[in-house]
Parts: sequence; C-alpha cells; structure tokens
Amino acid sequence: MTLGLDSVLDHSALGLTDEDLLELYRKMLLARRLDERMWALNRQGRVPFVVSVSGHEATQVGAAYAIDPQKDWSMPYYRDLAFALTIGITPEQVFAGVFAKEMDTSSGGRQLPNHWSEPDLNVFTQSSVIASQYPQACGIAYDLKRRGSDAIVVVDGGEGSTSEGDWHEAMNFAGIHELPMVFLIQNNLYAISVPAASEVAGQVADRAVGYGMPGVVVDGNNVLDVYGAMSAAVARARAGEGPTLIEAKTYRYYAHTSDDDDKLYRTKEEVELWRRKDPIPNFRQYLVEQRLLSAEEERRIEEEVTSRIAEAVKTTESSAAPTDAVSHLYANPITPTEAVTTIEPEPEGETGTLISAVNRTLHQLMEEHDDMVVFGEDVADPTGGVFKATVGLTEKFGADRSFNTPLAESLVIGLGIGMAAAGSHPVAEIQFADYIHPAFDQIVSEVARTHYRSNGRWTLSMTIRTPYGGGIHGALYHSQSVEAFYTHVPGLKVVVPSTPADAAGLLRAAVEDPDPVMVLEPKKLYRLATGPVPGAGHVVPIGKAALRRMGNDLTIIAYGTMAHFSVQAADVLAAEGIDVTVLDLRSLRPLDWPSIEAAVQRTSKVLIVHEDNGFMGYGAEVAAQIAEKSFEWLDAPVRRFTAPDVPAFPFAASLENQVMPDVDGIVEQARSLARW
Ligand SMILES: Cc1ncc(C[n+]2csc(CCOP(=O)(O)OP(=O)(O)O)c2C)c(N)n1
Ligand SMILES: [Mg+2]
Repeated sequence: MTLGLDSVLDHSALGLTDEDLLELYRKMLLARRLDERMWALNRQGRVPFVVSVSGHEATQVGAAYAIDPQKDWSMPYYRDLAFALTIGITPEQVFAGVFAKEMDTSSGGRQLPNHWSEPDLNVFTQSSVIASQYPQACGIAYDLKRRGSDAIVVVDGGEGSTSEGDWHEAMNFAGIHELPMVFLIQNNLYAISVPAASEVAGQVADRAVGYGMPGVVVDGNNVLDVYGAMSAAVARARAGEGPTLIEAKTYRYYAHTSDDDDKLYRTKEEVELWRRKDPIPNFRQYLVEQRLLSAEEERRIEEEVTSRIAEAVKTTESSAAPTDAVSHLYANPITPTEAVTTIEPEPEGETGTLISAVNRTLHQLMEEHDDMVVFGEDVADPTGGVFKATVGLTEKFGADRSFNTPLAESLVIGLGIGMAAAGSHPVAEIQFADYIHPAFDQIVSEVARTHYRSNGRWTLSMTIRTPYGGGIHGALYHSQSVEAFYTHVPGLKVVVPSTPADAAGLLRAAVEDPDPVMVLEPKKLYRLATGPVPGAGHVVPIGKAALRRMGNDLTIIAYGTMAHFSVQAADVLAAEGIDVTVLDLRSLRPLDWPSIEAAVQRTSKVLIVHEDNGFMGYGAEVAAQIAEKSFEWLDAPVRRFTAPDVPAFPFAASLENQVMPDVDGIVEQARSLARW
C-alpha cells in the first residue's frame, strides 16, 4: 500500500482550477468534521443515532462535484453526507435531521438522519430500504430522456446494495434504454459486518458488461480519480450514450452506525492500514506539493469549517421539535361525509364491456395528458396487454409513452415512482395481481410513504392498475385477491370497479388524483360486465360508494365481482319478497363510511361479501367499524360471506366452484340473515 494519492492526475487536465481544488478540500474537511461532531453528540447522549461518512469523502465529493445540481438529479444514500454537502445541502439541514427537528427539510423529523431529500436540488427522498432507490432513479432518467432534457441522474449505494434484485432490475433497464445515468457504488468492503467476499462474487464493476454498459473501477480515496471518472460518465450520459457503473474502492473508518460495534468483525490493524490511505491528509499533501495550500490557508479553512458546524449545531439543537405525526399522509386527503341515498342514474354511452371501458379511458386520458405514460409487461402493441387493456396506445401515442418493461415487477413500480417524482403521470400495469408481490416493497415502503416521509414535499401522482380475483379458472397464481394487503397501508388509495362506467370513472379519478391510487380490476368482469361506457370526462369520485339496489330488509356490502353477483342475488331475493340494499363500495380506501352507516340504519342487518378469504380480509375492517360505530342499529350480528381460508382458487372447476362465493351462496346467506 502506498501513501499519498495512488495516481496523481494533473488536475488542470481534468478542467479543475486551483480554486476548485481548494473547494474540494473544504467540502471533504467539512464532511469529516461534521461527522466527528455528530458522533460526539451521539456519545454525549444528545442525539440517538448517527451514520458515518468518514473515509468516503473523496468518493463523494469527487462524484458530486462533477454534476450540476441545478439541473441534474441525484439520489445520495444514507452514507452520502459529503455528497450531500457538495451539491448544496447545508450543515443546518444536516443537523436539523440529526436532531430530528421541525425545521428538518428532508422529513420534518420523520426519517432517520441522512435520508436525503431536497426538491430544490433534485434530490428525491430516500427510505432506509437498501437498493429501492435504483429503479426509482431509472424512472427519473427515463422521464428526462423522454422529454429531451440533457440532465442526468446519479444514484448511489454501497457494494452491499448490489446484491439486491432492485439493483439488477435497474441496471438491466438502464442498459436497455441507454438511460442518462451514473450508478456510483461505494465499495467499503462491508455491508454492516458482512465482508465483501461474502457479498459479491468477483468484482462489482465487472457486472456492468452484462447490462450493456461500461464498468469503471476508481480509487475511491483519490478525489481527482473519482472526479475524472465521474466527469467522463456524466459527459457520456449527457451526450445520450447511456449509463455507466462506477465502483469506487474505499473504506469507512467508524462503525456502520452509532448502533454498530465494528470491533466485532474487523481488526484494528485493518482499519489502521486504511487510515494510511485517508483521502483528506493525502489530498492535503497533494495541495501542499502543488503549492496551493499554505499552512495559513489550511488553518483558515479548518477554522471556517469548525465555526460553520458550531453555528449549525447552535441554530438547530434549540429549534422546535415536530409536533404533528399524522399530517401529509395524502396530498389530497379524502374523508367522505355524505351518504349515498339514491341509485345513480346510468351514464349515457354505448354499451361495452368493462375491459373496453378501461381501454377507451386510457386512450382518452393519454390524449388529454401528454405527461401520462403507460407501461408494464406486454402492454405495448401489437399485444396491448394480455387482457387488451392497453391495445392501440403505442401505435397512437408512441413507443416512449406506452412501452413494455422487462419482466420485473419491482422495477415497474420503482419506474413509476421516479417518473412521478420527475413530474409525469405514470400508469403502471401489473399483469396479474398475483405477481404484484415482488413489488410489495416498492408499493408499501416507497409509493405509499413518499408524501409522508418527505413531510409533504414530494407528491406521487401515479396509478397502479392490476387485474385481480377468481372465476376464470386461473388457478392458484391467477386468481388472488390482494386488497387486504394494500388497503391496510396509509398513503395509498385503493379502488375497485364493478361496472364499465365505474371502470372508466374510477380510472379517470385515479389518474387525476395527486396521490398514488391502486385500481384493482376484477378480471372475471372484464368481459362479463357490460353496460354503458360513458364518453371522456366521466369521473367517479374516490371515496363514494354506489347504491345498486335499495331495500329495507338487509344490506349487502360488496365490491368487484361480488358486487356484480350481489345485484343478481338481490333480484332473486326480491322475487322471494326479501328487499335488499346492495352497496357497492367502489372505493376501499378511503372507505365511504357515511354510506355504510346510512344503509345499516335503514336495514339493521348486514352481509359483507368478498371473494378473498375471510381471516383478516377486507370485510373484517368493515364489520369492526359497524360493530364499533353502529352497534345500536343492528338487529343481527354482522355476517361475512367470503372464500374459506385457502390461499387462492384451485384450477379444477369443481374445486374453484367450491371456494369462490357465487350468486346462489349470496342468496342463501342473505335469506338466512333476513330470517334472523
Ligand atoms: C432491504 C434492506 N435489508 C437490510 C437492511 C439493513 N441494512 C442497513 S445498511 C445495511 C448494509 C448496507 O451495506 P452497503 O450497501 O455496502 O452500504 P454501506 O453501509 O457499507 O455504505 C443493511 C444490511 C436495510 N436497510 N434494507
Ligand atoms: Mg459497504
């Protein structure tokens, strides 16, 4: 191991002035001293948690200095303190996060420190989920490219993050679309305690070739080396030549975080060896040799940095703590207040199927919103989706606005997040709800929490469409109902149409809503449900149930295919003299409670029907709310009619018929409840 900079580049050949070099030095020193101060505060018990940067400064400052934060986007990860400071995050912003204060501009004290977010600097909010940022960065880059911008996206992470599927899905997509991106991997040889040899076979940078992009290894402790490689990668991306993977070899000097004990997994000698390659003294030595840094200037910089930090600690530590833990769940919170009391007249329109209504509405919306982009597996023409929901969109609106993604669901949702962050309206299709599970993390930890975790500073207007449910002999993996998973999650809105008109109106509401909305399309009804398909402009407001039948004996609460079946059941029951109200919820989150309450008060008996299994199913929430809030109106226990506790519907018709609730079953349940 050598002392000093391993390869001494001529800085003027890199286009850097003497002043630039001093600025690089200032930023590295600021990050180091700030890190030391954070650790001291932690050890003094003044802050509960800190993440270290020390050792990574050259990588981060060299990389960040090569981008233009006024137009480029970046996604620095939690170790990127020096990156953040270099692009313009202030020490006050850093300490406001460390002290978890109201004035914390990244999350208002909601996230752990160093989870960067700053819309003014094009830094999209990050979670703690390792690697989830990569597909999102691709979404931003895709959007920039589609709009013809020459801005680029830098996305960072540690070598540990390159084991996650999201990294591979993102690298693959970036390579396919030659996106204007730089993947900067800071390889510090450990993922907490796990050494690189147990994380990565071979070398991270070598993977680039498999994804159709160059992979570059740099000495991450040499700020000029990093700056040089990064500038070349940025220029390549800006010129439309595609992404680059940069692997910066470096080391962290402190433990992973203040909660970690690094003595357990690495030796003092190893740390000492790397300390000899410390990027800061080595760069200082270079500056001294170049006669750019006098002893006096060095002292002046040290003092400037120290007082800057002291000032920032002073302003932030005494500032106000945040007080509101429940704001900013939604950009457009919807609390239904009015009960539906009449059956809506059917809208005007030619008769069509539910799937034709979805397709027609997508065409209308694409026409109206030129920032809308539709994508997913097999969505592009000529296939236009396995159910034909998206047919014709590529032909009419171009391959950049309706395109096929690789088979990678987490990527599909991550792309949507990035596009929405960049200001477009993504409509992501997950081919079958059964295959939404790989994207659970992107939906639950990312989509749903973005607005909340950024304290309202980032808003994701995006739509996720997916066919769900049984009745088409799709077997265990083409029949699932997934609403219980997603309605549980604050930050999402979830809707389910049961008629062509509602499919059109809810889809429009979803696309025009500033929040993320999941549209669960009952695929059994795609061709079974027919009715008027209204023209452009028809909206079904989110949070508004529909009365399908009005009767006084009991209420059936349902949605999707079960709402369709319940209407048929009501007609059978009416012939027997049992007068049934059918309330089609349409919107599962938010729930139209006033309409449920009014129906309970009118009928005093409630049957909840859904095709998902009962245990912890959506009906449990509805039943609990009725029991809590309308108990005195009930003349019978709230009853649920659902699939039994099987994972999904089996293939054989004889088996599927046994578990999927049908019209006869609903009639039978309602009949016995009416008699109660
Ligand atoms: C998906 C996920 N799994 C596990 C963790 C816990 N965790 C936080 S940081 C980390 C190690 C990351 O290592 P690396 O990517 O090399 O970055 P470094 O911290 O070394 O800079 C782990 C396992 C997490 N945050 N997210
Ligand atoms: Mg690491």
